[in-house]
Amino acid sequence: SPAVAALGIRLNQLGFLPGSAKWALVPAVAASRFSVIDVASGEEVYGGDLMPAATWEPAEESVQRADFSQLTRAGEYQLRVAGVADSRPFKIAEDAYVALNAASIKAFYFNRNSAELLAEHAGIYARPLGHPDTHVLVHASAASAERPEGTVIASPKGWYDAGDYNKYIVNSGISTYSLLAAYEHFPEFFAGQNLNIPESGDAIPDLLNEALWNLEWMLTMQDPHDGGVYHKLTNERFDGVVMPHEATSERYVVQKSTAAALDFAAVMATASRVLAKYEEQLPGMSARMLAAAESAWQWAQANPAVIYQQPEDIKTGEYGDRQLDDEFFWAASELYIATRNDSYYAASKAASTSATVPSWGDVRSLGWISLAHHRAQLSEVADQELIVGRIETLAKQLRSVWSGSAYGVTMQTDDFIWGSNSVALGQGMIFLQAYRLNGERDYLDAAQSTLDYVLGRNAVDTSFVTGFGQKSTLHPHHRPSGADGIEAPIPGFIAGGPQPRQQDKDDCPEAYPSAIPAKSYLDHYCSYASNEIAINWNAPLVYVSAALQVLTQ
Ligand code: G3I
Ligand code: 9MR
Repeated sequence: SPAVAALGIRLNQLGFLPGSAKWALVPAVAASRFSVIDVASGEEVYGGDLMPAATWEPAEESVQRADFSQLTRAGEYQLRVAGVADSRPFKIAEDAYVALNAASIKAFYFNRNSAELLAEHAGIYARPLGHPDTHVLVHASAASAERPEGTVIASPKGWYDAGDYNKYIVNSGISTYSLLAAYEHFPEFFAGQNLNIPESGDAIPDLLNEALWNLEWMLTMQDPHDGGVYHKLTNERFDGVVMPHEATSERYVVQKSTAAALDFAAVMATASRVLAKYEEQLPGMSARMLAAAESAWQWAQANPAVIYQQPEDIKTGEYGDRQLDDEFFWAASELYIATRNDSYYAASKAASTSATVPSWGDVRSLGWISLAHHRAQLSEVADQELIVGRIETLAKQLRSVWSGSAYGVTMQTDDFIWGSNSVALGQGMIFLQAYRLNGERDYLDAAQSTLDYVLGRNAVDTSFVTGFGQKSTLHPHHRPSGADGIEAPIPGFIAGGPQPRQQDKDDCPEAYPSAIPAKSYLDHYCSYASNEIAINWNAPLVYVSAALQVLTQ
């Protein structure tokens, strides 16, 4: 078909570390060899046989892959195959993912609620303060004796969840955790990072400074009278395409939910241990977070099945989750690690909990990730073999998908859901845990493939990270990027990615180019179902880009 013929050579548009596995996709043309050309000299510096053509089902495309992993010399190159245009130029560099990682974190700064972004930090994306959130009303669905409907509370800071201006505890949970885990696993890498955010230069690493912006908001979402946590802070309906300061409708905290309480408990327990060493800079913060975590946990014990029910008058995102075993497991695991209280391990029901690719609605593996990282320090009740085994079992399954895939990726047709790029990077996080546990090189290479996939080795020849790659996402569903009058989108955000359901079809003036799962992507502002950004999609990009930069030898 013409769509397939139009696709040329595709690879990670940003390039590779010298030690990275390096693959490119080549259309199924007659040629059987490839060469790598040094851009400066025009000379061939590497050559090899293409792998036999095979079909990748999610794209319904036949490709033959080029493997040039053995080329390790820093430089700028292009891939050449007879019968196809040369690839885009790409680099091999020692710092290949340093700027990407910094931008993926700075994106959170660009999404700060209650903040004026100054030109000295935000450059051309400077903007006035939006959403002070010092006058937030308790919605009828959240009313209690101590806080009746209409009670005014202050709930400032936090990040806008996505392309919209609301704040939701559930996806804040996995997002904030993933940043904290990145720091906990690779502290030296982040210690030296300067993001040029307002807090830069203080004694706290910028990644933690950024996480604190959201943690401080999350703390305000807990009702001090009972430990329960509001599900979200929102206006009644989604705003138009306006800047934050122009979106001034009334804000509400809406209904407490069990998912919110448990995600909050897990994140606060994690933060209490990560921030403990900054007692001097943040006096009392670690203890306060641990107490907040425990009271949210207790609320969830007393209210174990409060599912979020969207009230009639509220039309914004739901993050409705009816399956809460994974939230209980995650919260109990983090509380166990933070308190060393064995009763939390028992409450986690570890033996009957599996591992899955993490997402906002399924957080169980966040617990496994933390348990595995801390395994050497756990008390005797924790089953070390079980912990390592859960991660390895899942990683092994994913690895077999990866090694059997024509594209050399782990994504399968069913993975093309709303936010599919975060599925790819969630798989990457699992591979990286397996690699950290057992050092088997395949796991690092499989993780590399997940980053390659979102940076261009995919079926739409696109780097999904704004500002990174020669052909990258230009029109994300992100209100500030849509409303600021600046052509280039705010950099460092990853788009949700292809998925075939196209729930935004009726809101889009143009059709998607394809309905094939891996090709169902529309780079248009209208496309909230394939081209929105979200903090819980950026967070695994932060983790994976840092981990590959640190671990690849
Ligand atoms: O669970 C089913 C699964 O069994 C099935 O195979 C799959 C097929 O598509 O659907 C799954 O449910 C999907 C669910 O996400 C979980 O992945 C729904 O179809 C899908 O509509 C739903 O999308 C969510 C979307 O909101 C609409 O509710 C996204 O996960 C979620 O990331 C997104 O979040 C929005 C907020 O509501 C509002 N703010 C922006 C944010 C990002 O777009
Ligand atoms: O902008 C909204 C986006 O953040 C959500 O993810 C999406 C799905 O809930 O909804 C978007 O808002 C759209 C609304 O649902 C329907 N009318 C058009 C809105 C986008 O401009």
